[in-house]
Amino acid sequence: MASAKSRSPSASPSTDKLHQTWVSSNGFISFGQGFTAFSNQCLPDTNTPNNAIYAFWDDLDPSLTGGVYVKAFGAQTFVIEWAGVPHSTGLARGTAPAETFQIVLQADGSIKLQYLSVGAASSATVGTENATGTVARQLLCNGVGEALRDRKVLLIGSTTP
Ligand SMILES: [Ca+2]
Repeated sequence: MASAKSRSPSASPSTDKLHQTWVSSNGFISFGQGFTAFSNQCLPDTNTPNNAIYAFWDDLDPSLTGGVYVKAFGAQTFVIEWAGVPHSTGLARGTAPAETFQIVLQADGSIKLQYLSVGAASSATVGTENATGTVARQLLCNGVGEALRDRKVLLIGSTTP
């Protein structure tokens, strides 16, 4: 729902320069500009968000419970974590499926997506997308692609968008 920015030492999918990283409550981060889109799209899609890493793009709502955190470990590693963030399903507090996952950015441009606890991934988008939304690497969209499960780790190399 919300979007907030923080400084990170990370490389974006489209450039190796330092950027401001925006963190969306809806399971993704973007570079240079924040987005609040809660309705996930399959990739690539020129509509915004763009220039983004989608770990679990879906309508998530940390205002119900859980939280979204960022932490830098030295100059090499930047971690964004969604901890126990439930889906915004209209269900009573504490009853919606919740997700716990991280995006780990390394200074060499590599990206790790790791999932500690997967609640309901059937309507999520996972992947990366370039600044214009014309090039993407989609790992999952609406149930097609990588099957997310507890303790799954996805590695994305530094040369892919
Ligand atoms: Ca897009």
